[in-house]
Amino acid sequence: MPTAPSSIVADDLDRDGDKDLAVASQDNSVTVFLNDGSANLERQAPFDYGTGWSPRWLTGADLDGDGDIDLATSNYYTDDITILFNLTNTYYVAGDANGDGLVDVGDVVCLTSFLYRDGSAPDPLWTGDCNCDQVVNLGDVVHLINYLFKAGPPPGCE
Ligand SMILES: [Ca+2]
Ligand SMILES: [Ca+2]
Ligand SMILES: [Ca+2]
Ligand SMILES: [Ca+2]
Repeated sequence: MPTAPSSIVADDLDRDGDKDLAVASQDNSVTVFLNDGSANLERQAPFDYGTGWSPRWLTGADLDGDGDIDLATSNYYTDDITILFNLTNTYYVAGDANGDGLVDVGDVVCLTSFLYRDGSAPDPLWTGDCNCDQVVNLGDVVHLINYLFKAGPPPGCE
């Protein structure tokens, strides 16, 4: 199990008919366990998903209206929420442009490299759309930097 689990959700996260589990932990992560149909729960690779500081509550709902269950945590110390969007059983965090599960300065580097140095695009591209205006540009880099260093609002549409 992850360290200091604080909240758990049981829902059919991969839409194969059985209940799966997602666990939020106070080490700032969400871990997804998928059910193989025989109540064997397998921790989903390749990583736990990063959240704000010390998530205390986790819930599952179809937040983007595409039919699958997305996850959201409320984070105690950062006073914000983290939304994990379900994309064919893999979760993506808005702002996680380099896809390592964390929103940090590596994503600023990834975005600036994509925009100005022919670096590879965020995959999926919308993870780079930090300010939710449907385009990926300098405004998203600014939004991300404000979030990381100036206590600005988190990336994503809220
Ligand atoms: Ca399932
Ligand atoms: Ca969804
Ligand atoms: Ca990242
Ligand atoms: Ca944008």
